[in-house]
Order: sequence, then C-alpha cells, then structure tokens
Amino acid sequence: MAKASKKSPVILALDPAPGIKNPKQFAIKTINAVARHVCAIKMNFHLLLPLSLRQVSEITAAAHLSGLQCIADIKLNDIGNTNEVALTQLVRMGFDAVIANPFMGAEELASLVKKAHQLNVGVIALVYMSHPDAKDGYGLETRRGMLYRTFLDRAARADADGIVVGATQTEILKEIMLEKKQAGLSIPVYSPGVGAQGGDVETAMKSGTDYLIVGRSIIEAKDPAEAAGILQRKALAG
Ligand code: BMP
Repeated sequence: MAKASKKSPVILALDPAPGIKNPKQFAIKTINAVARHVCAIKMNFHLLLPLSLRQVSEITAAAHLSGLQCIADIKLNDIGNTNEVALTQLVRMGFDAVIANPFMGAEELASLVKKAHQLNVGVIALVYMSHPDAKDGYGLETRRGMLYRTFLDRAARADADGIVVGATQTEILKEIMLEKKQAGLSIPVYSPGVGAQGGDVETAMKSGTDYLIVGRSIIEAKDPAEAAGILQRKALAG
C-alpha cells in the first residue's frame, strides 16, 4: 500500500445518510468537493451494501483521479478462505486497503496481510474502537492483559500497515504512542470518533493519532469542503 499523502491527515468516511436517493452520485460529488482537504476515503457498508461492484469501482476511480487512496471498512474477520475471497473482490473494486479485525487470530491476520501485500494493498487492524461500549470487547481482561494489547501485538507482528484506535480513547492512544516509541514501532494510527462521536481533534493528534477518520462532521455540514478544510488545518496544527 502506498503511503497516504501527508498534505492532510484527514480521511473522509464516505457514509451517506440513509435515504440518500443516488448514493453513488452523492459519493462522487462529495469526493470532488473535499478532495483537496483529505488524503483518502473510507467506504463502509453504507455504500458497499447498496451499490454494485461496478458502482463502487466508479467511486474508487473518482477518488484515485483526485489523488486519494481508498480504504474498505468491512472489519474483516472470518476464516482464511473467506477473507481471501473478500480481499480479492475489494481489490477488483479498486481498494488500496482493508480494515480487518485481529480477533480472527494471529496466524489468520498474518496470512491476510501477506496476501494483501502480494496484491499491493494494505491491511489496517482494529485495536480499540471509538464507541463507549468498546471496552466491553477490546477492553476485556484476558490472561495476557486487556484484549487490545493482544490485538496491537498481532498487528505489529503481522506487519499490518496501520491500526485503528478511537479518537475518543485518549488514554489508550497515549499508552500506544509511548509503547511505539519504546519499541521503535512506526505503525500509523488511524482514529475515527472526532466530532459526531465527541472526540477532539487536537487531543487526538497530541495523543498519537496520525490520521483522523471523519464522516458526519464533514458530510452533514452545510459546506462539506469548508468543514473538511477546518478539520485539516486543526489536525495539521495539532
Ligand atoms: P463519524 O465521523 O460520522 O462518526 O464516522 C466514523 C466512521 O468510522 C464510521 O464509518 C464508523 O463506522 C467508523 N468507525 C468508527 O466510528 N469507530 C471505530 O472504532 C471504527 C470505525 O471504523
């Protein structure tokens, strides 16, 4: 996976609100409006379920034309064969990276990353999600400490291209930032959760976030380009 441009640390979560009449058109219009303020787009089930392979490919092509990378957010977590089929389809649609859940197991994750790298795409591993109930999963106590510690370890050992840690999880972000420094790890941190979910841009950037993933605060703004520009400036200042 090519490194995302540093011109902006903001990734657009391209999640049209339910009921949007033409989601593909909406997606392409939004990409064109905000492209200069973001480095990538992330597509979730909001678009991947209602649209066809061809329609999704048209969106990734529009993003690539604007110089943006495309991340498929399907939080992949299945048996190896199914993971590989999903990965291959996503590559056909033009995605540059997929988000996966290390819950699948250390070996499965490592083999997914290996396969992805052969196909020249990246894998971003969920380590700790942004919603308040995330502690009920990623924060579960295990014999090896909290579950996210194992997920972080799996992501690093598998040579994943990034990790997701919620922007709302300030203490965990800081802990991981310190740990990365001590271990000489450079794996980038992708953080959803600012704005609509209550996370703060400056706090997240100071706590170790490399890329902010932002949906509703941009998409639902009166002027999405202006909202993305403000986020970009705040993130670069943070
Ligand atoms: P919003 O900025 O509108 O809250 O959107 C955040 C996006 O990031 C959504 O697509 C959501 O599914 C995703 N996400 C998240 O919010 N928290 C996580 O921990 C992981 C995610 O993928």
